Formats: sequence, C-alpha cells, structure tokens
Amino acid sequence: MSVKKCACSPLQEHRAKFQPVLPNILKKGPAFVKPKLGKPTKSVADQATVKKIFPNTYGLPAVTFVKGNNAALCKKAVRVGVVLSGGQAPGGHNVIGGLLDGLKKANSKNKLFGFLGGPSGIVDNKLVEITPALMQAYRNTGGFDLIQSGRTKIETDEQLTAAKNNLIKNKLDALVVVGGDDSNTNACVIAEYLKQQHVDISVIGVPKTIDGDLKNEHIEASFGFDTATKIYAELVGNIERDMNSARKYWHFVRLMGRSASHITLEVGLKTHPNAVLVGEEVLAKKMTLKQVVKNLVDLIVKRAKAGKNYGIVLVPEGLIEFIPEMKELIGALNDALADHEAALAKLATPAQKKEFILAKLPKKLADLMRSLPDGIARQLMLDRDPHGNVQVSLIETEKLLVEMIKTELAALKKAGKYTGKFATITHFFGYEGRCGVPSTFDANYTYALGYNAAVLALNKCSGYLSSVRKLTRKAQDWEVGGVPLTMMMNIERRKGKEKPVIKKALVELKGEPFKYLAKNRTIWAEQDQFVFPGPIQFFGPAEVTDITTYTLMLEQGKKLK
Ligand code: FBP
Repeated sequence: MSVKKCACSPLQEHRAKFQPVLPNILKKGPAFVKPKLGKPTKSVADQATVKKIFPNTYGLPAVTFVKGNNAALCKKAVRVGVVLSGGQAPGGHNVIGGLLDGLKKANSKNKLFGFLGGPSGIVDNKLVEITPALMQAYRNTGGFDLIQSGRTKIETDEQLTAAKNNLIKNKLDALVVVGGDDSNTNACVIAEYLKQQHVDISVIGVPKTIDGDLKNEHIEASFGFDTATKIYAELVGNIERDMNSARKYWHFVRLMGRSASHITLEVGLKTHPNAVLVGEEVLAKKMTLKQVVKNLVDLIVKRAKAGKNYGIVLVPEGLIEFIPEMKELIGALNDALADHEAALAKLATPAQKKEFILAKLPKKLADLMRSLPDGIARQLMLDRDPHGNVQVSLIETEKLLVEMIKTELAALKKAGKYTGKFATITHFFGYEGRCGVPSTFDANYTYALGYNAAVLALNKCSGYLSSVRKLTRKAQDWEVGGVPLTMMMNIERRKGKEKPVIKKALVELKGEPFKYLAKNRTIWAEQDQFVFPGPIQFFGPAEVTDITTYTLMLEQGKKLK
C-alpha cells in the first residue's frame, strides 16, 4: 500500500502532532513490565457449557502488568497481525498506532500487518504491512479506512482452516482483533481453535464499540463511546436550541447503540431533553408498546396545556427489542427466518416473504406483526447480521412512535381533551458519530489499548482482552493488563441455536447513571433545562478537553457539576 499523502484539514494537521499520553507503567516499553497473574477465572454464567466449548482458553487468570525486567522478551523479532471488526468507532487508528509503537519499542525489527476489510481479510489472506510511514497519516484520526472493517464471522471449518493456514503462512506470532462483543467472541473461538490445533499463535482482543455495552469490572469502557456520545450530544444540543428558539416542533431522535441504551442515556445526561427512553427500563417494567406511547402522549398533552407544543424525545435504537411483545415477535422471527432461509430466498417480493413468514408464526405474534405499519414489519424481517443480531439501525422506531402518538392525540382531540399542535421531525443519529475525530480521551485510551495489546502479544497471552483501567484518573495513572475472554461469556440463542457469546452489558437500573436520570427527568420533562454541550474541544483547558463520559464518572463515584 502506498503511503497516503493526505489532503489534511487544519485540525487534522494539528491533531497529527498530538502524542497520546501513555500510562506511566508502559512508558519505558514492553521490556520493563511483567505480567502479574490473578486467580483462575470463570465465565459470568453457564460455566460448565462455556468450559466444554473452550477447554483450552477457559479459566485463565486475569493479568495485570507491573514493573519488572522482561528484556528477554524483546530479543526475538515478532510478526503480529491486526484486524478491525464490526462497526467503526473513533480511535481505531490509534489502537493500530499504539500497537505498532509498542512492537517497535520492544524490537525495531518487529513487524505489524493489517488484514484488509475485516475478518474476511484473514480468510482471504488480504493484508498489508503497516509501517511507521504508512501509519503517520492516520494517527489521531477517526474512521477505520487504513485497513477498513467488516462483519464476517469466522466459524465454519473451512473458514477456521483458511484463517489458521494464512496466519501460519504469514509467519505471525499473534493476531489482534479489535472488535465488540461478537467480534471478541469470535477472537476467542479462533484462540481456542489454534490451541486445539497446537498452533503457537496468540489471539488478543481490544474492546471496541460506540455502543458502550462491552464492559465489566475489568473493562470500564469500550473505545469510541466517548467520542460518539459527544458528537450526538452536540447535535441534540443544537436541536434543543433550535427548538427552544422556534418552539414549534416535537423532535424524536433515535440514537445508535444496538440493544443497550447506554448511548441514549449518556446523551440524555449531557443534554437534559424532555424525555429519554431507556429500553432496559421498559423491559423491567414489562411495558407494552401502547404504554410507552401513552406515557409520551401524557407528556405532550401536559406540555401543550402549558403552551409548549414542542419538545425533544431520545429513543434508543434497541427500544423495540425490549418491549416484551416485540421481543417475543423478534425471537420468533429470528427462528423462522433461520429455519426457512432457502424457501424465503426463492420468493420474489417483500410482500410474499411477509405472508410466508406470517404463516409460520403463532397466531398471537402474527396478529401483532399485522398490526404494525407495513414498513416496520418489513424492517423487522430484514437479514440478521452474521452474528444473528437484528439490524436495529434499520428499524425506524422513532417513526413508529410518532405514528402511534398521532393516532392517540387525534382521538383525544375528538374527545375535546387535547387542543395542542403536534408537528414532528424525526432524526436518526448513528453513522454521524462513528468515525468522528477521536476525543482526547479516546485518542489516549485507544493508544494505550493498542500498546498494551502489543505487551500482551509479546507475553504470549492468548485468549485475552486488552484492559486499561481506572479511566477517570489522568491517563498517566491508568492501570493495564488483560482479561480472559471466556470470563465474559454466557450462552445465548443466536440464529435459532444456543451459542457462547460475550455477555452484553446493558444499562443497570440500579446504577448511578440511570439513577441520575430517574432523579431529574420529571424536571427536564416539564421545565426546559436544556444543556447545549457544543462540539468536542481538542485545544484549551483540560477540564474541557479531557472530560470523559458522565456514565463513567457516575459509575466511578464522581459527582457531575
Ligand atoms: P459494533 O457492535 O460492531 O461496534 O457496531 C455498533 C453499531 O454502530 C451499532 O450501534 C449499530 O446498530 C450497528 O453498528 C450498525 O451496523 P452496520 O454498520 O452494519 O450498519
């Protein structure tokens, strides 16, 4: 690959000079840290089944890197591969930059190769050497365009064999998989497979996803969540200001995040909108779609009585999966679509496919599906991703809510119980936030994750996720290590089958971020206390440039100003 001559913006030119801050423990390089092993671990659930599937990678001890002489480690030159997997997240390039710098610091002869286009690049043996010169144009930039990404899951015998052969052919010592819960599950499958085959190549994961749902006591945040939520919060704040100026629209904003509502919650905490829907709460309260709509109608009527025919509602894209009757419908659709894949492929039109599937559903669920607007019903039937997930980013839940609210308000108007106006604008913010210029937090965090992945690779820690902790401290005080991937696993139903997967971290209703919302949302609903966060700042006072997410601050016992 030729070295990119970038048509740089002034910001990019300045940002290219930014040197991410490494945690002190890593500053002298991989030769000066040693792994300290914790106790053997077990998976978060379904221990016996997970152990049976991963006999070679189950139960590994958690690792913390501490000061120590490890010079011998750096004597032999190594070759490492890296792949970006799944949805883009700001900071991916800095993971590669940190990885490259960590490897080169250990031994200038070490080499890094990037597999192109996601995991399919491993199967198809498409790769490029990432040299310091090639890396330079991508440091501190958003996007994954250096080596691109993809959602291929390496699972069949043919794929696993091809991956193994290509890793061997390229004489790699380690593979670093930068991905979310599903991609890191796949990383563990590959790590296990290589161990079973007695192939001495380590596989290491890096926690990436804007969704924020890959976290636990060792992984405090996935990278990209900070930048993406800052971008969405800027946009939501701008809408609030426009709305507060014109006072004539209700805005319904759907935000990415897949199942989990972390993004919506974080953006809500930053901007104080009139309503913030949280999928996990809807599920806990077993709310029907009608109840969700009724709560919003009550709010709209109340505000109309106060002369406010405007407002803003945040909707997590995964809401639909949390409404119990919709969850049941989606589960049944997942199974029916997987069971009848071949028959469906032969049908020509979406209408025929819908009728075919309706006939396969229990009556109650078929009736529910018929009651939905046709567009939404079809969106629910779209192909699942390679990991078996419904593609919630393609389901226009905000429009469904608006339609249902309009029907309810019309009935109230007819009965003389509502005299307001309900003019709506719908938005979907997802792709806008995934490739933004990484915030200072994400630039530092991803660089540390990548550098630490190099240390894990050199120490032959296979089946581990790179872990950088104590993230509300200054970057130089962060702690680093590795968490066994199997430790995060449980068994879930995917594409009609029970599969081991890394457990998604959903919004905790007893957690401080949700409690903060619950305490304040009545005031935000009725009195307008909008906050306008403005754009991410890269230069200026540290309390502006280095601020992390409110979610992380509240989770780690810090107070919001
Ligand atoms: P990852 O879980 O792979 O990080 O992807 C996150 C995400 O951005 C979700 O928020 C969204 O639902 C999905 O990707 C969209 O997928 P695609 O990029 O395939 O349209």
